Amino acid sequence: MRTVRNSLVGIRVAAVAIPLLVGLLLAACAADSVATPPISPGTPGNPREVNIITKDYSFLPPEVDLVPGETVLLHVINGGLVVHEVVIGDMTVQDAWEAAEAAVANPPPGPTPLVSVPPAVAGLRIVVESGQRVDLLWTVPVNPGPLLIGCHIPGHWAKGMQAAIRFVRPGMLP
Ligand SMILES: [Cu+2]
Repeated sequence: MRTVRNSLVGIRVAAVAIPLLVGLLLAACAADSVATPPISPGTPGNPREVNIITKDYSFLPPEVDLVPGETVLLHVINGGLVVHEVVIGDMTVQDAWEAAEAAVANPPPGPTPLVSVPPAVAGLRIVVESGQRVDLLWTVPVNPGPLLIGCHIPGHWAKGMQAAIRFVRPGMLP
C-alpha cells in the first residue's frame, strides 16, 4: 500500500513539474528573442559594465565579449561557497599562476602564504571571497593576443574554472 501511495505522489509531482518546465523553456525562448542592445565600447569616462560570476567551479558567462581598447568596469561576483579568482591573461599568465598557487597549496597553520608571479607575467588577478563582489576598472589592450580567464585556487582550473574571451567589434551583439 505504501508503495502505491508513494508512486501516486511521484506521478503528481511529475505532473506539476512538466508544465513548470515547459513554462521555463518558453520563458527562456522569449528572453532570447528580445533584442539585446549591441555593444558600445566603454571609455575611461563611461566604462562599460561587465559581470563575471564565479561559481563552484565555473565562470558565468563561459565566454566574455570585449572590444579591444575599451574600458570596462568589471564586477566580479563570487556566487560560490569557496574563494575564487579571476585571472585574465594568456596561457603563459595562466600557467604562471597555476604553478605559483600549487606551490603553496595546503600550507601549515599560520598566516596565509603570499602568492606572486613576476610582474611581466602577472596579467590581471582579482580574488573574491564567497558572496563578495569586487569591482575593477580595466582598459582592454588595443592589440590583445588570445586571452583567457582562469581560477588557480589549487584544483579549480582542473575542475573547469576556465572561460574564454572573445574580442568583438563595436556594435556587435553581445
Ligand atoms: Cu575557483
